[in-house]
Amino acid sequence: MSKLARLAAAFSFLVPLVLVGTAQPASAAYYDMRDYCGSGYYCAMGDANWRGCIAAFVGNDANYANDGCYDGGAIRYELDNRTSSVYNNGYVGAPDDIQSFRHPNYVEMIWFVPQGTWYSFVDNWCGALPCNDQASSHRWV
Ligand SMILES: [Ca+2]
Ligand SMILES: [Ca+2]
Repeated sequence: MSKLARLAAAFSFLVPLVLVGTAQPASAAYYDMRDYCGSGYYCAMGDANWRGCIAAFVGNDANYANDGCYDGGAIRYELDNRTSSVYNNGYVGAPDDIQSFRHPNYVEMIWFVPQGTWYSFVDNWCGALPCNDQASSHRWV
């Protein structure tokens, strides 16, 4: 896919996060979802290596229970307890780092993502307890 086409796809992909029901591109399940993580966003991906699906946030989220993770096409997965890789594409300037938590309401931090950083597999970035498929809230700090 050309650079221009990728940009167009990225733009058309972000819109359905807000406007449900609009036309959507074909499945992007095999794409590197970092390409769909726009400037200013913290993005959580469903599979390792930024694959599977993406949920993009400009702000804090205290509970992922009702959040969707989108494959770039028509498929919406539940975000809660699904995150396996992440990308902090937030703008420079505090708050621009991310704290991610095992439970809703910012309880039990499991990883920290500095601005401009990506993790291909979150289990490599948390403590002794596994954190893959555990995140349920996050906040900017
Ligand atoms: Ca996962
Ligand atoms: Ca959880």
